[in-house]
Amino acid sequence: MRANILKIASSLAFALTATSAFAHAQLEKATPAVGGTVASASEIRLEFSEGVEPKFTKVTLTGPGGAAVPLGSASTAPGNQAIFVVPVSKPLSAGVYTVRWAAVSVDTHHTQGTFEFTVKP
Ligand SMILES: [Cu+2]
Repeated sequence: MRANILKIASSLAFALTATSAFAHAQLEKATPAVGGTVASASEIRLEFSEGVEPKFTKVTLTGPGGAAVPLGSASTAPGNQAIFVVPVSKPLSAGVYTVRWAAVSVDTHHTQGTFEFTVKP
């Protein structure tokens, strides 16, 4: 009897864990694309699997040599809180850029990641 209760409890815990992992804001698409090459970029656009809190979601961009690139004020797209847009304040010179993002989804879970894109000469 006791063993059965434990078994039910552990499978319930597993189900809850699986559900919350599924609900995290994962990066589904980025513009510039992850690993992609572009002629220029006036904004970084991140599309997540669920809505994010713009106040607590951060993006940094570093350029060739590791210099920080100034970014404008970020926001979610009108009518779609899963799309996070950060304007790039100045034209990007050629080279490899690194985007670091840290998102807080509407369910308060934290996710983060890093990817690179290249601006061609
Ligand atoms: Cu979540």
